[in-house]
Amino acid sequence: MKSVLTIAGSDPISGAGIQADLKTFSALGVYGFTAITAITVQNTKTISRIFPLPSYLIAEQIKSIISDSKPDAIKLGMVYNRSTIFQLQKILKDISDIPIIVDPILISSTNTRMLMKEALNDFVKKLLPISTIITPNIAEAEEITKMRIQKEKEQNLIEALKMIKEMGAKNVIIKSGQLKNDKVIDILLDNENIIYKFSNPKKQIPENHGSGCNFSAALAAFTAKGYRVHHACKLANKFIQQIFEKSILQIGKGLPVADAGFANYHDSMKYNVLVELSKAVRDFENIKNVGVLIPETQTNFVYAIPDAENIADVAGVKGRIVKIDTAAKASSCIEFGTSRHVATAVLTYMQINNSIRSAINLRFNEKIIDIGKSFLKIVQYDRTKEPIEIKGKEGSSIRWGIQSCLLQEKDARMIFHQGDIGKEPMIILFADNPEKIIKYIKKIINQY
Ligand code: PXL
Repeated sequence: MKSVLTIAGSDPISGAGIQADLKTFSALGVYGFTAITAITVQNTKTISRIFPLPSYLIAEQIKSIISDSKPDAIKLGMVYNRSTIFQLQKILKDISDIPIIVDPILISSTNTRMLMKEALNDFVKKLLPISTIITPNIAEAEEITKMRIQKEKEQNLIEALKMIKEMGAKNVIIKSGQLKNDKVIDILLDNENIIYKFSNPKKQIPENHGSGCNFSAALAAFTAKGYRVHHACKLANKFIQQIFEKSILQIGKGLPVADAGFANYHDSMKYNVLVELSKAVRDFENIKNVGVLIPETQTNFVYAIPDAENIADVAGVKGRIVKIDTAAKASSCIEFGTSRHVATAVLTYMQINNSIRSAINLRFNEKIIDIGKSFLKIVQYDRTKEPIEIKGKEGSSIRWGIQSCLLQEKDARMIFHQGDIGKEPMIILFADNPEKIIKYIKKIINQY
């Protein structure tokens, strides 16, 4: 496994700094080492204290790690003061075969200085020459170059890139420029003096806490994996786009946090859900005579990720499972967000008991109910008794029905109704996972 050493500050709200770096590393499958430069006291609104660690202690952490293991890349975040800068330069200049990604943390997203003003000169003089890639945003590039940068002017951005490169950084990427076509771009000047632009479909990057750290951590991770600089930048840009799409979290009362760990968890859970549900659907198709369980409106078989919040978090069979004589066949592939009714049923159940994540709808038939009763808790609801104010809203009857059944019997596993005008009677079978659903189905078919 490739590894990255991050030398950075601690952020107790875990949106930036060491904590964000570790989440990004683990999301991208690299091992993370840490050397802490400062303890910050902060939340999503303010930073109330910065306590820089003595530089000898920072040096000892780094030496201890590199005497034992060799990271494939090093990421440098918050350094805060001059003595830390001197120490870091002394140690890092001797390990020139490891790429160093420098994130110039000058001012926090909540507007506190993270590098003392008097240390800026030394930061530039000592750390830029040993950096493989430096990743300023516009404000940081302005402070480093002392020039005013108009983010929509490409020539202006290129001028700044060149100036920073002349200060010693081998590759420079400035984040979040905004060119004529209105898209946000990251712009790279690499060590061969080639310019690359990486666009972001967003017109505006949402204000947040952590995306800068996540970007440089992702860049370090992809560099550790051996990607060339422009390719690593492209992948890091894409990674941040995914975070913007999936996990900008309002964790506190201030700025939302750009959280890398969340994306990772959801994606891996989605993979597990697809694998387990696909297998169960195949098993279902292979059960002899299973067609007798398929209603006129056909069947869906669903499985939700843990903590599912909406239909997009629930996988089902696209186009449903259809009856063909006595058999049943999935008409298309397994997809997230494809089922509405059965997915709504399972989401409703999960609000009361989140360990029940899978469900299937079956044809209503007294015989099936009788068999079910022999080994499952069964409850029914009467759709004709549904309050007028609920009726008619998409999915609301199912929600109301499932909720009222679970109030009667919290461990109900088979819930059914006997229809209403224009509504086919239906059974829904629930279980922790699709494998268990298959066990129930086999039991029903064996006794049918
Ligand atoms: O986002 C920059 C940053 C980096 N490192 C630490 C931070 C912050 C911002 O708050 O706290 C430790």
